[in-house]
Amino acid sequence: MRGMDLSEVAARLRAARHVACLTGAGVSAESGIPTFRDPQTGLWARFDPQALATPQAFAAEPAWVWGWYEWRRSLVARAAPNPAHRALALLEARVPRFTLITQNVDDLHERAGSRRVLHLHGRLAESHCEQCARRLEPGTPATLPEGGAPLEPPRCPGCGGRYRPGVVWFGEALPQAEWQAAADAAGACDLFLCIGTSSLVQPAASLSEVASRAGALTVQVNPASTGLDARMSAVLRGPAGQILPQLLAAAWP
Ligand code: BV8
Ligand code: ZN
Repeated sequence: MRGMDLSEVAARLRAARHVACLTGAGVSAESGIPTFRDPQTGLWARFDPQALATPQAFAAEPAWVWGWYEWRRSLVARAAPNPAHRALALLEARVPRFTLITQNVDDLHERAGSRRVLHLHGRLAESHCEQCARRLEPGTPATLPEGGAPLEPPRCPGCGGRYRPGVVWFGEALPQAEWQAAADAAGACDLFLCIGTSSLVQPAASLSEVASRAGALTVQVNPASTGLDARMSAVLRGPAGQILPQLLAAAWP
């Protein structure tokens, strides 16, 4: 059923027994974190993802890649959760079962109070040794110019290997446990929220299709249109930081 409005979605949200939610960079946009594909401001508009977010890039230019992630860590450290993150943390407590799945590598969902977050693409704050997987204790990110600057990745004290960012690069497999839990939730939920994602990256983007095929109501929250709009039960057009608080207020007045 197309074109449900916010109040109809709110009624379905209130009655839902299991809500699953996939978030993308758009949820962190109002915290000042650049998205990936927004024209001009997106990270991929200014930096080439193939030159920065692949294992090959890190092997070829470790200092550039490490410096770029260190710059992004400093952005996240200076950012604060926005009303979208806070609304999702509230929603977790309002519905009988809630599964939050994110493509984001920042920790803003956690800092807003979300207790269980499935990170499909890893976490910016967690680096590990390429050789022995030893974890690097997160320190204070260096202050770097826009886009970062070459910074040698630290060396593992255990084996001398290089530390790498704890994110999933293009061509790398998603963490198995998180992916399985996300796919299970998409297939079991009765309402699937798809918030702030261009739905261009696989396999994350396939989750709303899994939910739809399993009979869930699928709802897109995005100021811009995406390729999945036509397949959604409802599209709420606008920034998540405005739409989500309105949706919760309408569902639980
Ligand atoms: C895999 C790294 C297989 C971390 C990211 C050819 C060659 C190789 C691979 C492929 C290929 N073709 C396809 C693939 C698969 C590839 C892929 O999907 N490529 C796409 C781009 C074509 N996928 C992979 O490689 C994945 N791995 O397939 O492995 C495999 C299997 C087994 C064994 C070995 C291998 C890995 C995918 C993860 C890649 N990592 N990032 C980092 O640096 O951050 S991708 C990057 O895109 C981020 O992780 C991000 O999470 C993800 C999705 O982006 P979005 O979150 O949607 O952000 P975007 O900017 O695109 O959109 C923002 C949206 O928000 C917009 O719609 C905008 O309108 C909206 N918005 C803006 N403001 C607001 C808002 N919404 C709400 N409110 C607002 N205020
Ligand atoms: Zn090591």
